[in-house]
Amino acid sequence: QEYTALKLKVKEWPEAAQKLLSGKLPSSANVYFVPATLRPETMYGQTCCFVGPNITYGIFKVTDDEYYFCSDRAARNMAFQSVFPEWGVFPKVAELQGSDVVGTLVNAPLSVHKEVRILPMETVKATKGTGVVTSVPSDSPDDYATVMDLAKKAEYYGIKKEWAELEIIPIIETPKYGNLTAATLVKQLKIQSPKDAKPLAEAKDEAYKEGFYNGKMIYGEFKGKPVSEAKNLVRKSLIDAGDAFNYAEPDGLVISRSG
Ligand code: ZZB
Repeated sequence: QEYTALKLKVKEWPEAAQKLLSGKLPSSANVYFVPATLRPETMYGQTCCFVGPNITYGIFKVTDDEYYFCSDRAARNMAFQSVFPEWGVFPKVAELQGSDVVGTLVNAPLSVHKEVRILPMETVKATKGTGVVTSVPSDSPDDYATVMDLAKKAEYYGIKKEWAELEIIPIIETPKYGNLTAATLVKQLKIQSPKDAKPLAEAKDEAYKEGFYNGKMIYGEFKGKPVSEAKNLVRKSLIDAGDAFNYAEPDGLVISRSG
């Protein structure tokens, strides 16, 4: 699986994280949350970024002033993809739970909302991608269902309601689902909660297909272009700007006998 890993720069830590990180990072350090996405063309629509509240994460040193927040597993994979300077080495400077970083303010590259919050998502899988998921409720049914739930039960989740209520901007138009594909599908399939796994999986499948084959960009630098074309253009532009890098998920055992 070939992902785009996006770099969301930390602007401000919540108190819990500040305490845990005290003395562990040089004052010049820039820390980035690194979500893995299959849909770089949707990055204009980021409204927050998710971590699993019960997942254990690390902060890993890439250079003297650049550090990444992701799962141990993802850092190890990155260490064999030339993300870190030394092959196979991924120095961990701190360990945190997702719940420790809820409320962190980060910079979201390309997003219409320049600054977004780190919020909890209970359905994040620790064993997929980087364990960090950037949220695009216009085009991802899981994200749409989650932000609705977070806003409804803000107190229960220990967040400020307004963190989950950033405006959802249309960025892709499809003939079948209009310009807010995720909201349309969530309503059509009568999805009530982020835990409705089965209809959500169906909605995601359908959103991927309709978006890729019939979607057209209606926002951003590549407005007017088909999604299938814009995808790689946006990815390249993010990578060229230093805001993203390629991240491949090794799936299962790979035995190479070539060369
Ligand atoms: C932004 C985005 C915008 C995404 C969209 C999807 C969509 P897949 O298809 O199952 O391989 N994701 C990444 N890592 C995780 C994780 N650890 N746990 C849960 N979800 C995760 O999943 C790839 C997508 O699932 C990724 O792409 C990410 O969300 C999320 F408009 O990034 B995506 C129709 C989907 N639309």
